[in-house]
Amino acid sequence: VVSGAALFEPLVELKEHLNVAKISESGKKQRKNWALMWTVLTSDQLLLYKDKQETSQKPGGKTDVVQLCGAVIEWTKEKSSRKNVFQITTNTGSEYLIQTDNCSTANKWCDAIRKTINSSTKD
Ligand code: I3S
Repeated sequence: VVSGAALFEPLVELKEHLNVAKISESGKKQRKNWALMWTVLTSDQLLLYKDKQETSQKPGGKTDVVQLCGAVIEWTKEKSSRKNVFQITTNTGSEYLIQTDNCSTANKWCDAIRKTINSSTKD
């Protein structure tokens, strides 16, 4: 028997602490401010939480939701002096930089997000 609540749980592909800086909101440039976020990749969204505890279902727990349908992802060396930085641009013109010092972790996330963008965009 599958409980009703379970049916609405998003499918989580990956979750980890990553450095995130939102640099634009709806096309408007924002001051870069890196923060360590608990980052959760679902089948069509990237959920950014200030801390791990906020993954619980309590209302208002989500800090930011990045819609991946129609988004663009690319590695960038120009937007930060940090290593392993990739950028996600949403179809509403918000831009996020995501970074981690571990190269294979960064590759794993970039590949997984790219796959999610491709699959959620063709639906
Ligand atoms: O692109 P920027 O402006 O060089 O990014 C740096 C700033 O966000 C800086 O904060 P202040 O604007 O308060 O100085 C951060 O501390 C730096 O980490 C940013 O550069 P990196 O290269 O780390 O993304």
